[in-house]
Amino acid sequence: MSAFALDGYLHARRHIVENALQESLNVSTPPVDGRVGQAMEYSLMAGGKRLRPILCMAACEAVGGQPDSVLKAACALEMIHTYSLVHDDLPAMDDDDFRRGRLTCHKAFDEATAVLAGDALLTSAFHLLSMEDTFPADLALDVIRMIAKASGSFGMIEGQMRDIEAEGKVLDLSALRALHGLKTGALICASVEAGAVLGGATPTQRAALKSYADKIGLAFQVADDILNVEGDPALMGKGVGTDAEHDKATYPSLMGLAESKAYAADLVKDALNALNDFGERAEPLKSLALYVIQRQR
Ligand code: GRG
Repeated sequence: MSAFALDGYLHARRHIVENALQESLNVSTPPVDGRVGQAMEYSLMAGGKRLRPILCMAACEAVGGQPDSVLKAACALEMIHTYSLVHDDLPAMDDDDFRRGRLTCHKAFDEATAVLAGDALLTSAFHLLSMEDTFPADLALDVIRMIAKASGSFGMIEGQMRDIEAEGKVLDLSALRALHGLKTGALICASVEAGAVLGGATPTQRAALKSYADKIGLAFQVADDILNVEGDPALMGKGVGTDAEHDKATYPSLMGLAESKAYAADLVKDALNALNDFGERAEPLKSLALYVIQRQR
């Protein structure tokens, strides 16, 4: 087992990401004294684990790149993730009152503002990625295509649609896996792949990191379902037990709690195997894989 000090690493990386996110708001949003700007900042700067940006930086590091050089891609990924949470919390979707330990965007502002703030976070992410001085044009195009695919109707949006359509229906494990692969796995995978591409990964390294990301993306969702059963609402900043209340198909509901935990551990083992050829530089990615299933929020 790695002696890598994950707590210090996460703390340091979150600090860098928070500063870069604040800066990215100044670059790519309307003035923050306007209502949409305020709502964007409210949700984007509300904390959160910053897992996607940190994975992006760690993947860059694993292939020998400079993690700071991918910060704008890391910020764009967090903006897209935050937009998805703002919209997911709306009354037309999950209708949640709390997110990241504070009122959801539509509760703190209003529904129309939350819709627009989400829209603006999504478009601002692509604005940031496509600015002339952000990345060399060929790499920027590759990354923009990959992130657009993962977050659009080939990825997160399709996953969300399947999730909504699944309400009141019985899903089997393979349908559940496919749904989550799209809804949460695709953006996690794009985060790792973007860091790898921008860090100069070879095709072999890119494929290995994609395989790592597929496994941790799935493990992330299994862990999320487990936390919804036995997590601490105070640590999570949102309610638990909601999946059972809504009779949702989840890994614990389909496999049982103990089996779900064993499945998540197996996925992480596979993710670690995908990193076999990377050596020391992949220590952060290895620890992050374990963090995905050991986290308490
Ligand atoms: C509305 C287009 C649209 C998409 C929504 C991702 C998603 C699709 C909805 C989120 C609903 C949800 C709670 C899914 C479970 C997994 C997940 C994405 C949890 C939140 O991500 P974390 O744990 O959150 O990384 P933080 O706040 O730490 O960033």
